[in-house]
Amino acid sequence: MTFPFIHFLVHSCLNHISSEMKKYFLFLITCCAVFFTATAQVDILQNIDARNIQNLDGRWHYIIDPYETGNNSFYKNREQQSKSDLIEYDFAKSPTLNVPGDWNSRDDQLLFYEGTIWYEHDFNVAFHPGKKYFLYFKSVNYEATVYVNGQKAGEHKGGFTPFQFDVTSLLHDGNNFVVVKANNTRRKENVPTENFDWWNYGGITGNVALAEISGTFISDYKIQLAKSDNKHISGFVQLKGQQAGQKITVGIPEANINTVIVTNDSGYADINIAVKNLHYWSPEDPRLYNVVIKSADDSVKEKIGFRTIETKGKDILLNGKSIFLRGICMHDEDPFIPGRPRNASECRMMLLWAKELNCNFIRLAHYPHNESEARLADSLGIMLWEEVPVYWSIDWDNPATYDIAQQQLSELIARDKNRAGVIVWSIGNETPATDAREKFMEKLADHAHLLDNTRLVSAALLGHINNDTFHLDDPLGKKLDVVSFNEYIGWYVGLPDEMGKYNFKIDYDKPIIITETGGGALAGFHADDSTRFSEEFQEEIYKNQVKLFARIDGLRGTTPWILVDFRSPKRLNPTYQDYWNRKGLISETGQKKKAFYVLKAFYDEMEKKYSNK
Ligand code: GCB
Repeated sequence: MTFPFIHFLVHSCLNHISSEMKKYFLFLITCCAVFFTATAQVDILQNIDARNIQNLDGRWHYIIDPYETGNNSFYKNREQQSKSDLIEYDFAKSPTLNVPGDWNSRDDQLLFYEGTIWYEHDFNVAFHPGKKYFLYFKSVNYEATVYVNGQKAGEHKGGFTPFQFDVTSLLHDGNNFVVVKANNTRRKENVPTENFDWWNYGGITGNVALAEISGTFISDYKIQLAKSDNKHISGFVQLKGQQAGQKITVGIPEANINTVIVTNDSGYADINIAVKNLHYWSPEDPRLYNVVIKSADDSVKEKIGFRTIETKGKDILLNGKSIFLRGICMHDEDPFIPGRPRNASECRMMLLWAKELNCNFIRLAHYPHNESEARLADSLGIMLWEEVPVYWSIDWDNPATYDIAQQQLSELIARDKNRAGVIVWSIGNETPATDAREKFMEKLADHAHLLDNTRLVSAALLGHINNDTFHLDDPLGKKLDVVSFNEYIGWYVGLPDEMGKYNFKIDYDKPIIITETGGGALAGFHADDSTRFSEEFQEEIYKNQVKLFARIDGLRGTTPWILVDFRSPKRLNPTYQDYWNRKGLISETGQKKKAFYVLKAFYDEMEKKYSNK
């Protein structure tokens, strides 16, 4: 339905009804509009790797184009037709980059590059008329414009989430080519904005696949326990194509479930299945069930875990039981290869480090990470906090900035809504409390709740220190299920030996997570505990910090900053940093620093304490 048509419809109706009815009618229309914009934005195939796909990863040609010279020509990928034909580019003779992969860590001259790079890749298709073809990108940072065989397939903004284009009409049997213009220029109106403390990795950072699907296909589904209800599986299946009145079966053989549902005119069918004797997912026992969704022409398999997560007063309850989130923050960066992790094995290494620390929880900061992380976390029994890059001060008054923030949140939730491990959607980090920010963030919090009421919504907030008291009174706290904050006592505030004097005042009767704390250390640099950047200084911060934790009533989790040292253009001290943020508990060479063991000891203690609850 087009918007001009809706406009016409609304006006025709309003002319024919009483003023009382008009109020109800307008209210109804507003609700529909909110629902429509909230649900209709994301159109990506659920569980792309389980579909009939042709993987397009591999060596792609690239051209660095800092002045955007190629805007009107490169997408054509032309070959010279005659001797006089002037063509000032040639993909076939240009170097190649591995896709997926950021460009910064693959080519020395691109380490600091921000701008446009054109990619080109040839691929062969056995085209089957009647089938549909979607070109699916797991992530391109930040803007992507995609062309297939010289015609525009579409564009996407937001550097971390998946998107797809229907390219059925652009493809043909045999050889085809795709050209992607990727641009990672930082801009004020973007999310994240111009200023952030991590590397601005550019390029096609996620896998690329061509999916071949039937004319009527399973586009999306959510299959999870209902909110706070361990006796019902609820969710939906969304068909696309010939939609109405189709039978769909949802089967979970190991739980003796085989349910038939029927789609409505829009291809949508609710799921509501009563369950008994279900084995619930938990970090101690991360049970995943094989789930099969079948329509007449399509089927998708998926491993899904079932658990409830809720809050009660100051408690966080997993499957009804009080838990403490023994966490750590992580960036999506592999220090060894280096760059953005490209596959599940790279992600696994980092998740196993977190396990060694005795974590049951990871904060995936500050943007959506590689999808494999959430899938691995499900199988390893790790709970996750997932976040969108609403970071520091962004362009709060700009409606386009709100839209792109909301879009990234919607795409993240669309992608990971079937992961049992994901228990928190975070709508941002350290956003300073102003009226404009409040309006923006409250709307975003409502949007997160609207899209998924089965998980907790939070954000890493800022507090302020008055007379040795850390006070958290950020008004956004009222919109959040869990109140979380970052605090760097001992590093940005005071010194390690003064930490004992601080107390906490938190204005909310809700569970608390400390989402960042810590300090920097260069692995292997040893000195006394008052020398900055020594392992001993960092260790002292952690020793004192765990004592401060005990002073926070309602503390139900901690995710200190950060598991591994990470690249940052803002960390310029040549002796200790050299473009690395050194707050990791593990260095970029894999060396564990002394503070690692302090946190581990605290987590061992917390594990014991909560296992007796
Ligand atoms: C913070 C930010 C994080 C930074 C960290 C630091 O508060 O949330 O992104 O990297 O501090 O190291 O200063």
